[in-house]
Amino acid sequence: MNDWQDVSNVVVVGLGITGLSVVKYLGRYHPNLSVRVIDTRDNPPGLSELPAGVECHQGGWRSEWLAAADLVVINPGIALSTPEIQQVIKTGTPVVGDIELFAWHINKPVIAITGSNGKSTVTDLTGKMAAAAGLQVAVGGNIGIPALDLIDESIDLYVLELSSFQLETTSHLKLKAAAFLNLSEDHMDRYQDLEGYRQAKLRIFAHAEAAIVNRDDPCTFPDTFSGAVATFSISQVANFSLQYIDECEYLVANGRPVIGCDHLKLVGRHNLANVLTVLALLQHAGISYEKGLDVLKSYTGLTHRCQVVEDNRGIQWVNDSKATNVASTLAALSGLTLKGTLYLLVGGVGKGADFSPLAPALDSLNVRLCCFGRDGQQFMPLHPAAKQYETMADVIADIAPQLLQGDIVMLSPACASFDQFKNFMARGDAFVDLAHQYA
Ligand code: UMA
Ligand code: ADP
Repeated sequence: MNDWQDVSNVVVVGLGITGLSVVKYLGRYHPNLSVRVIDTRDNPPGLSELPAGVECHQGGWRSEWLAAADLVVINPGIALSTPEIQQVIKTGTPVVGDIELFAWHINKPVIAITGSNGKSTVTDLTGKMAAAAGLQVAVGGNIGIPALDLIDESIDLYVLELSSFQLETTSHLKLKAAAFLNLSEDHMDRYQDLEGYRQAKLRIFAHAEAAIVNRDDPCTFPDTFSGAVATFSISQVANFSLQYIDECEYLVANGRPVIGCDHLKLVGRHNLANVLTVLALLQHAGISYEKGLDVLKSYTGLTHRCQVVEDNRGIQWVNDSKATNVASTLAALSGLTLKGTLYLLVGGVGKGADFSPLAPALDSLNVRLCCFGRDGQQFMPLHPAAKQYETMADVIADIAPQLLQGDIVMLSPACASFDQFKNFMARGDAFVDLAHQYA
């Protein structure tokens, strides 16, 4: 559905930055509609910025508003399986997300990225390299700025990070190129199983001209697809891959060396996979990556992802607060060069995950596991040198006097942050403050 003619009453469920962007978009482009907001939270984020005249019901549901709606737009944080939303779907009223409204509106090229890990890095770098090619680029989606807030006549290319939550409620998004980076257990409190999570992510390919998939992770391949498929891999032959030429490792695109890996500032093998994806996306969207190679060379990544934030007396403090699932913590561990002891801070909101895959990686390291937060105790059986704390500050106060040259203190918590922090950025900032204080 992309015909607004049949719509007069819209209910936006869930405020936050997404709900606010939807309300503002509707006010700007569809000013004749009646728009009301429901948020089950008391005093939801964004309430004070709601335009005058838009009614908001907070602290619970409002069934008569939902019954009167002819379009419901839901925040990605609300599952379609929520009984009140199921009730709406049963009556035949369309339930969509903000990305679907974006899809109905946009007629400019769009690139989109999904996957369990690396989305933000790939999205950000794709945007920066496309801008270096001379395009006016808007970057957003799950990475921070809601897609509808990006809409502007001057934009040549939109680059969107899309979560499985956003894809669940998106059906008509046309993409020049779409990437599915990898699949690992995450959000198991929202999906019945890994396959349910995968199917949500595969929706990214529904109207894509090119699918960029991970040769090292077969789960990323679409079950059926009629467009072009390009593979990337850091360990096997693929369209975008790594190759040794004269004993130097190169990023290679369709057999052609692009740049030597030693020219990159990004650390970790997983980031090579991310860069290969960026090259594939740009090429399949018809954008020259050659002009972006200087940007690529100087790119050091986003904050809160495996960043050394203090290096004093030979002790490194690494902020990897964005590691909110097991696979991202494993990626951080595999990229480490450790000379002393690793003090690994884990815990927070576990999202129903199985943390046992971390055990073999921890066994191979000289590690002290520092478990904190709501689900911290779930990490305790993973290693004999595990200790439980209430907060991150408690951990640091305890370990700081014991730190020696060669040690690494790393926050890579494999959990979401919402039990003790506003978001992963606030958690990372708190870690950085502690690092500055104790380093
Ligand atoms: N909520 C309620 N009742 C409501 C509405 C929301 O209880 O009526 C709760 C839900 O549990 C929900 C939480 O509030 O999970 C967060 O909602 P929010 O208002 O903070 O959401 P927004 O501010 O609109 O942020 C959303 C994305 N949040 C989620 O998907 C949970 C942001 O992704 C995204 O950047 C933003 O839209 C712009 O697109 C964050 C995220 O954690 C970073 N994403 C997950 C991830 O990356 O793993 C998917
Ligand atoms: P996302 O947006 O999908 O969460 P980010 O780029 O923000 O991805 O990175 C999140 C976490 O995952 C960081 O801890 C980062 O070090 C790790 N990571 C980044 N890329 C990958 C990858 N390709 N595979 C595994 N882990 C990754």
